[in-house]
Amino acid sequence: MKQISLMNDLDEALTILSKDGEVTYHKDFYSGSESKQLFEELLKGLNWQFDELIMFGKKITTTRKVVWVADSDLSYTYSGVKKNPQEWSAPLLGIKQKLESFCGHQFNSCLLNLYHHGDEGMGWHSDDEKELDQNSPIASLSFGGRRKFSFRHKKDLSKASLFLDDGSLLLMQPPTQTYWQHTLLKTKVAVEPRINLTFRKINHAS
Ligand SMILES: O=C(O)CCC(=O)C(=O)O
Ligand SMILES: [Mn+2]
Repeated sequence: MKQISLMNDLDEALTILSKDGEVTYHKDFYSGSESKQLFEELLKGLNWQFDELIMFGKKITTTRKVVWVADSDLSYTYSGVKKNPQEWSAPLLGIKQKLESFCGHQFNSCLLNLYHHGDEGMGWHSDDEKELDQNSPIASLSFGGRRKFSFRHKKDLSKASLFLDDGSLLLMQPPTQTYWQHTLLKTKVAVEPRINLTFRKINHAS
């Protein structure tokens, strides 16, 4: 049996992985009232679309909705589908600024996911596409329903899990994506809708 740890009962920033990467969890990055307001602004102010992926050679459409936002000169392909970016909205720019001063890193893109129910999640993957700057952290912000998130080591398959709370920040530092996959688990328990934002740094095409 692989060990699963549920580590986030404490309020302090927590270190999630024991090796081959660095992930910290910051539970109250945003207060409850800030999170509520940001959730509404992001839900109403962006052009949410169903995501398209290539799976087993076929194009499938997810029930989860997505928005990809980036500086205008960037393009990004994942799961076999090239994404066209939307422009930064005012709330998103505010979030980006707060995050950048906290992390000491600049981001130039953000993937947003909207999970309507617990039966929407995201399968095992790592964010290691060639377009992504491998030296940049990936910062994951969560607004809305609390959901379980797991890491799985690519070689020894060890796992680490935690719950991502409303208003929380999960900061994944290099080389986490090289050694670990992650997933957002589906749940049968009733949960509120959730918006997740992953801020990334994409390399400019040379
Ligand atoms: O919703 C989440 O917490 C995970 C999202 C994610 O892994 C991604 O967008 O790459
Ligand atoms: Mn991811």
